[in-house]
Amino acid sequence: MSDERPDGVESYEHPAGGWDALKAVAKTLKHQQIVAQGSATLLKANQPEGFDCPGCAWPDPKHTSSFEFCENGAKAITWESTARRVAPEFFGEHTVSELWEWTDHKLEDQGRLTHPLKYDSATDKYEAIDWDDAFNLIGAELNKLVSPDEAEFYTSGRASNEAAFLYQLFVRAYGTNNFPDCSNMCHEATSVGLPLSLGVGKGTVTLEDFDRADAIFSFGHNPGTNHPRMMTTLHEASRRGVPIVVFNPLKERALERFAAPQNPVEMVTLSSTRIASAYHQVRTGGDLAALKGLMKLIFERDAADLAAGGEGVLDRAFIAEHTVGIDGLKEDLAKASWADILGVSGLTMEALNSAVDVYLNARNVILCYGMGITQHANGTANVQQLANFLMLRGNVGRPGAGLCPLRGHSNVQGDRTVGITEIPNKALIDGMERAFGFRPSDKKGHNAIESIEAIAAGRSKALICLGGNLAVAMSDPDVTFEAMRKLDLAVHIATKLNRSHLLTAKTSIILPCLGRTDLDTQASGPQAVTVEDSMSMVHASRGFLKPPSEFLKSEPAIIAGIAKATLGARYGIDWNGLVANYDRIRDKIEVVFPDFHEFNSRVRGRGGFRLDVPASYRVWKTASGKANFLVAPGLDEDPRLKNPTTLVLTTLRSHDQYNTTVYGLDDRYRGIFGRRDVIFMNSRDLAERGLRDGDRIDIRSAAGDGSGKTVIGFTAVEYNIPAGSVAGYYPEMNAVIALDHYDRKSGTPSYKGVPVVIAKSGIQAAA
Ligand SMILES: Nc1nc2c(c(=O)[nH]1)N[C@H]1C(S)=C(S)[C@@H](COP(=O)(O)OP(=O)(O)OC[C@H]3O[C@@H](n4cnc5c(=O)[nH]c(N)nc54)[C@H](O)[C@@H]3O)O[C@H]1N2
Ligand SMILES: Nc1nc2c(c(=O)[nH]1)N[C@H]1C(S)=C(S)[C@@H](COP(=O)(O)OP(=O)(O)OC[C@H]3O[C@@H](n4cnc5c(=O)[nH]c(N)nc54)[C@H](O)[C@@H]3O)O[C@H]1N2
Ligand SMILES: [Mo]
Repeated sequence: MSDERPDGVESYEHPAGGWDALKAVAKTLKHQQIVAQGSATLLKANQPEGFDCPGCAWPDPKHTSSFEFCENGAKAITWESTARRVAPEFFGEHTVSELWEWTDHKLEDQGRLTHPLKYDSATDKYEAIDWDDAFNLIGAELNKLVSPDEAEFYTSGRASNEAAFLYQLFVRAYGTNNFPDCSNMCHEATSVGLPLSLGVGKGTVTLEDFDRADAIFSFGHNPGTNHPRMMTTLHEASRRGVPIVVFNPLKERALERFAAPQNPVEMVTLSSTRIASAYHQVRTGGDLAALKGLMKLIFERDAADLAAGGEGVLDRAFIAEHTVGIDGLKEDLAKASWADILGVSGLTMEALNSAVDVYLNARNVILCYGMGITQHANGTANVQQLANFLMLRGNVGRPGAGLCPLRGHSNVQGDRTVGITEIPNKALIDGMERAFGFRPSDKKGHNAIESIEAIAAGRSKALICLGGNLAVAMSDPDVTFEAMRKLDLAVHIATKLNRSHLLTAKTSIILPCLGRTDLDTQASGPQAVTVEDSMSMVHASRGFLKPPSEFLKSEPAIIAGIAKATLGARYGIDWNGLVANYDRIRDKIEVVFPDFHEFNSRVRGRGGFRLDVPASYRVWKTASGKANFLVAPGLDEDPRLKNPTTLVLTTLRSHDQYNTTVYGLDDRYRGIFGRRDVIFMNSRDLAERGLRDGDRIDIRSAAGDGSGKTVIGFTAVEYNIPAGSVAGYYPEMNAVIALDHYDRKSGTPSYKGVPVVIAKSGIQAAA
């Protein structure tokens, strides 16, 4: 690498966290013009009487009441509680066509939406509309459809349990199960894969388990950016001497070294703590091979130990009493050759052996994973192999051990729990009948990809979005954007303006809502909502800021407004009563889902309560009644990736974004400043293509229907990433991801395993 780096590219030598994190927060507060109010707001995040931080789903420590500093939580909160506003005058000044040319960052950066808006195609502008007119228009449009299955109801994972429950009630009373939601693009591989392995689609550990773990394995997640409060836990574990073994193609700084902003010694002495004890740069999409290698070694060690007169290294008692299928796994592993395992994973035998040493030396192992595992064409298989790996040593269902999927949005797990699912089971249907006296349809509805396919094909004509930015989050903007423009009705319940709102339908409506930090007052007084974190803890969240505009409604109130206008008195549901006091919504949640028994009283207790996770005490709600070792044939995510000219692209979040919300153009820990138009590449891959650090390149998709999709004029950045793997930012790179490139088991788009061809810009890349 030459000393002269491309513009905005430097090497970042500091540990993650530390003073740079504090500086970044100060800058954000200033930009959002809330210096005075901002710090008070931050202090109320994740406190017993405060609001749940919308930043991530990592749980709150029960035993501390001190403010946990979190740079990206602070960004999420200040982004929402900004003093900036987009009032109707703003829309009077800008046509939709003009706004379309703005960046995603600039659109959201205008501030909070203040009024309900309706698009006027004659002027190409959004104009203010009365709430009741908006509701009546939506109701009339929905009632015009030939079948309720012609409408799609998207949910993004910030919605509270109360909002999500009311939404699914409305949609089921209306008559469809078309529930595309953000978890379809996120942890669906977990929700589909783990129930077959362990009988539950959620993580099995609690925060306390981390205090008792003897080793932590981390696959494909970047907590320094996406779950910063997890760094407190990893920092503590490392200082206790717990080995942390990381599998990630990129050397993420926070997984290498972290200076805890709450640790005065580290802050004053500019010292830091190492996080990973070993860092294995697996190739993108190489996790299945790596996991099979690890398990194959464990079986080899077991055989050797038995031959030497030992007891073996497997937990035989656990396997005999609690599992089925180990022989099938063993056979499958025997078929995998070492040459293939090492070739596909990109790891050495030594690396795999050292990871197995750590695993076998530890009594209790926790395994954490994120999108690097799930967002692949074989995401479900990946997740199931992680479960296999733990089960070999009984590392599930006892203290200090288990699986820890890092969830995305702060309530994405809760939304699923309270009924946002396109595949309702009998318990849900029975529960709804018990609570509301009608029996909803059990017909399978659409997930996120299916909803876009249905809209593109003209089979679905209406889309209602409870938050999010579906069009930008979804793969394949060529197909997705065009599909959205064909809709008869598009409704967005949102806090801020985004690109999805600009894909106007015949009737387009934006309904501005309160956010997590805002005070929510209904007929009975101020309300709290509830959320479920990624460790199944349910707790209350109370906003306290004066709402950004007097015209805003809460999400439950908006859903009730749409429901009344659409359904009238159907099934005698008391929409007004439910919204007047959210306790009544919770009473109904409890009737539908008995696991929420005494919901209102339990959630008022300090810290809330934990939902039942039977696998965490070794009760297996699977068809076999046991935990299942499941086999995933082969090693390769996708045979197309074998083509020697293709590179495997993974798409990442920068440190300065929240999904499609781009706070700023820096990605500090990766040394990128002021730009996002970069592709991280290995020096060998550059050389093989006659490219150098800083060259302008075009990226062309090489997958199925996606062939030919291109992103042009990006800059190649020489980076420490395995040869054959390249990385770029989400959502920019969604343009090269074909809609039909997804995990066939879970429907999760393969955002992290995209075959691409890269060549110097302007030169047509050869396939
Ligand atoms: N500040 C902030 N917080 C967030 C979000 C945000 O955008 N910003 N998003 C929220 C949401 S919805 C989610 S789902 C989570 C996402 O949290 P993460 O799962 O951490 O999300 P990604 O940025 O997609 O990072 C994936 C990590 O996987 C690695 N990786 C990529 N491909 C592979 C692979 O093939 N194998 C392996 N082993 N690793 C791979 C990448 O290098 C990266 O470190 O965070 C949530 N929290
Ligand atoms: N290439 C690629 N694509 C990806 C991913 C990837 O890693 N790579 N990750 C995928 C993942 S994991 C996810 S979860 C999806 C994210 O998909 P979404 O959940 O659809 O997207 P977000 O960017 O989180 O949504 C941001 C918008 O939510 C609205 N909003 C914010 N707060 C609130 C609120 O309190 N209420 C309401 N009603 N609206 C609110 C704002 O208007 C904001 O513009 O993207 C997926 N897409
Ligand atoms: Mo997510």
